Amino acid sequence: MGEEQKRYLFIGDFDSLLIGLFSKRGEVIWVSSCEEALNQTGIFTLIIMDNDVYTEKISSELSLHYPTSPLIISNGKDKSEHSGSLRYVKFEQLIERQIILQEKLARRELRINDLRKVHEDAKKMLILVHDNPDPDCIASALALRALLKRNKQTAIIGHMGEEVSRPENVAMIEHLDIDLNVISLDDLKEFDSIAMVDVQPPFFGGAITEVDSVIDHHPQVAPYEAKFSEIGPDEGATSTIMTSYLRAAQVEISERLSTALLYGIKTDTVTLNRDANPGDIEAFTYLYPISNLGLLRKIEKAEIPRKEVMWFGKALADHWIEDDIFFVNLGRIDREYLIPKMADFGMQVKGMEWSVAFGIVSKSHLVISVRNVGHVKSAGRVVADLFKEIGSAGGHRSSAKAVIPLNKVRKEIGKGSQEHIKKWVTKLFKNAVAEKSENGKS
Ligand SMILES: [Mn+2]
Repeated sequence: MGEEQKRYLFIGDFDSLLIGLFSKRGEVIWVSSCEEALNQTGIFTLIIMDNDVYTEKISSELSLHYPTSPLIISNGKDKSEHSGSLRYVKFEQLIERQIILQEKLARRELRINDLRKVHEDAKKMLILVHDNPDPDCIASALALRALLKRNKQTAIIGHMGEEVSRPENVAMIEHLDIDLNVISLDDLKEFDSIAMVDVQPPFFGGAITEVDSVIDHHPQVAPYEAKFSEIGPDEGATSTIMTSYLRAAQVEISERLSTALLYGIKTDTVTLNRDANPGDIEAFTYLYPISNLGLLRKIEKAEIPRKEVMWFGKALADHWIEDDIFFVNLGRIDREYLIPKMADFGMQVKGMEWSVAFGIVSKSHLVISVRNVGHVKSAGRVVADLFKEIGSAGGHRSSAKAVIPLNKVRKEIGKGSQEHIKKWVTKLFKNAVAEKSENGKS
């Protein structure tokens, strides 16, 4: 038995383009009236009726005559007039969605030409990410390298922070064989051009004022010079922007790259749960079938080193709850990844609207990680308003971070003991969150 021949019956006035599309799928019979429709024989895959021809009587006559052929209504005025059991399909809308997508990709392709031009003369370029490399920025850096058709020798991926310690990120780097280099400010002059992904120059606190290109999904907080910049604050991950770039440029996405990008979107949006938009979902859906899900499971299951388990206990020992805000002080800590982890944990505590975790990293910086339930004031804005004058601060609706040099903290509060910092942070957030209920702004 071969595949069943598709047969379509169209009744009424239709665009010949639509009829043409259906005739590519099978036989099309196109009639103008109900009488003609009832004169046909056999079974139809689908009967499509113009809304202007439709009456309840015609529809019941058709279903008597063709009891096994499904009927849908299209064209004409909107569906509101007929009974709920009938399906109304706007074919032109389906096509329009495709047109919009293709337009977007074509426009992106023009942008990609600009981006390539910026870096084309560089013998050796740097793809710089933020000081705490996470899956999103690592995947985006790999994607940029593929987009520019470069390799390990001609496009170095680097950051200026500590060696990566978060177990999942270490596992990602190992399993996907990613060459991530720790570099210093001095090294920058060795490169012919610099690209930033998932970060923007102000993050580096004035240390870098000029850069060749920037691609990021964090909102822009301060002006800077760049020959090319693509800022998509609506996207949940830079990996989403990069996926769309690769698709627009028709660059083949390898399994390794796809797995990295999928993981980038997953972690930055907490599996499409936080700050995700339709673009993230679309990119996710596109990458899912070409990714190595077995490998991804291995990465996500990364084990916490035994000697670090005690940190979890220590961290939680110093927590308090005020006004539905979960606070946790991790004290002096050399594993920065535990700070956002504890902030995430705080949101799992019943009734919490906000979670604030902080600790002193490298004996020199206060790092604060903030989460909220999403339908309250924007975490990114709260953090920026509170700390942008004394440190780097920003983020998204429900997830944000601030890094403040300890000397600035001391200047602000007169002292630098943990008890003082705890009091200060608690008061700042209690006030910032309470302000919301007074003026209702978000
Ligand atoms: Mn990101």
